[in-house]
Amino acid sequence: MKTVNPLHRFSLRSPYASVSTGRKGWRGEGDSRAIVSPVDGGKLGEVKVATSIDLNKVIQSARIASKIWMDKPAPERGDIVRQIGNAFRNHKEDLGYLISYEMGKSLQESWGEVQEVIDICDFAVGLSRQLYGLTMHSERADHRMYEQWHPLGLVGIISAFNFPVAVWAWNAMISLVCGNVCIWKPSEKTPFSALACQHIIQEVLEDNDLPEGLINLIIGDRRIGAALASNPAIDLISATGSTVMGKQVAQSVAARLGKSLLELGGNNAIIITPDADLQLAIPAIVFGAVGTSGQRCTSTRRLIIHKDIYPTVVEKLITAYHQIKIGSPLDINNHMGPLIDVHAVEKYKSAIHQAQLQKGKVLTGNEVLSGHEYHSGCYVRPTLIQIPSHAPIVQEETFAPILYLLTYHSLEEAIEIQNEVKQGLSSAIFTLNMREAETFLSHRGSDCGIANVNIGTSGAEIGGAFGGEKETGGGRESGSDSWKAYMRRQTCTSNWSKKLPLAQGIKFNL
Ligand code: UN1
Repeated sequence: MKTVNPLHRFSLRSPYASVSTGRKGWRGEGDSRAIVSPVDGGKLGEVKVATSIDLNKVIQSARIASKIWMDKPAPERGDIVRQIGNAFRNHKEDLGYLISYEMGKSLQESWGEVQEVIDICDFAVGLSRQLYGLTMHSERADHRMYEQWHPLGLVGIISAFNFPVAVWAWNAMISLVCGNVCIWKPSEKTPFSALACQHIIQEVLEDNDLPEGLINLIIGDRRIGAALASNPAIDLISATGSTVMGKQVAQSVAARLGKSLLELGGNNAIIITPDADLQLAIPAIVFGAVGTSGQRCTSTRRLIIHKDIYPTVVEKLITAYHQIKIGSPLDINNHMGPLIDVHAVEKYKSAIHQAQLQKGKVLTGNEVLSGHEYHSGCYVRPTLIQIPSHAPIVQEETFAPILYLLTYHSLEEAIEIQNEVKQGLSSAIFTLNMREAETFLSHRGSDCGIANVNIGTSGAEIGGAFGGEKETGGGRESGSDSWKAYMRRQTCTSNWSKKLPLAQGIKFNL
C-alpha cells in the first residue's frame, strides 16, 4: 500500500520547508535531513536543521516580540489563543492524518491528540481571566500585601516524537496567555507535524498583526536542544522526553540558575485486585499497553495481578491481544500502527531478549512483522511477558508495546511493587473495593503524579496537572495551577499609613 503524503494537504512540501522564509516556515541553514514515514517508508520531505546562528536569530526575534506581547492584557492574549484553537478545529482532520503518517499512531489517537490541542486552547482562554494572586492581611496597620504574577519572557519547549503536537500546545498555549513568547524545538523525528502547526497558526498571527517572533520553531537535534537549554536568554525550559535527556537539560539549566520544567519517563503499572471489574480492566489494560504502540510516557508497562485471579486475567488478555489489528494507522480499522523507526524495533527485540534471560516467559507477541503491508520494518506484535517483578528489565522504560505481568499476594505488596521503580508518572488500580481504592490513593499508596481508580494509566484529560515524581522529573504541565510555572510571582506590600512600622515589631528610631 502506498499512502498519499498527507503533507500535501498543507502544501508543506519539502522545498517549502527548506527554503521558505518568514514566520510561515522554517529557515534552517544547517544540513538537510530526510524524514521518512514509519507507516510505509515513504519520504515526507527534507528539512534543514538549525545552526547555532539560526538559534541566535530566533532568540533575537523572540525578544522583540516578547516586549510587545507582555504589554497586552492577559484576556487579549487569551483571545489570540481562542483564535488559534479555532484554527486547529478547522485542521483537526488533516493534522491528524499528518501525525499518523509521520509518527505512526492510529488516526483515532492522532485526532485525540489534536483535540488535546483544542482543549488546552479552551482551557488557556478561560485561564487568561484567572491568573489570580492572593491577598494577605499585613501585620502592619494601613498596609496592603498581595501577590501578583508576571510573565517570564522566553519559554523554550523541547518535545518528543510520541506527542508531536499536544505536549507543545500544553506548554505553548498556557505560556502565551501568561504573556510569554515560545521557542519550540520539536523532536527531530517529527518536524513536519510541527511545521504544520506553525502553518495553522500563521493566519491568526497575520490577521491580528502580531510580531514574527511570537511563536517560534527551531528544528534540530540534541545539540540545538542543549544550546537552547544553556542559553541564559531562555527564562524557562520545559522539556518532555527521556530521563537521560531530562538530566542533561536539568543540569545545564541549573548551572545558570534558570528554571526548568521536566516531564520525563514513566514505568506505569496497573494493579488488578480480586475485586476488579474485568470488563473495565481488560480494555483499559490493552489500550494502555498497545495505544501509540506503547510509546506514550503514560503507557502501561507493568500489570500487578493478584495471584488468585492471575490465570483468568492472563487468559482474557491473551484473547484480547489476538484481536488487535496491526497495520497502517491511516486505516481506521487498525488498532496499532508501527513503532517510530527501526531503532525502536531493535530496542523492542533487545528488551524481550533481556526479559527472557531474566526468567521472563513470553506469552504472546515477540514478533517483528514482515510482508508487503509491513515493509517499513517498524511493525511489531504487542507482547505479554510473565516475569518476576524484581527482574532488572522491568525497572526500565522501553518505548514499545511490551507488558510485564507480575503477581502479588497482599495489597501492601502490590503497592510496594508499583512504587519500587525509579519513575513516578502514572498508576492505576482496578477494584470495586473502597478500602483498596482509598489505600491506593492515600499517602501509603501510589507515589506517582497520576493515580487512577478503574481507569488506565494513559489518556489523561488536560484539566488536571500532568507530570510525575522521582525520575519523571517533578514538573507539572497542562491544567490545574500548572500555569504558575510559566510566570514569576511577586509579593507586593504597599504602605498607605503615615508611619514606617517595621515587620516583626523591630524598633529603629532615628
Ligand atoms: C506523553 O506521553 O508524553 O495522558 C503525554 C496521556 C496523554 C498525554 C501523554 N494525554 O496519555
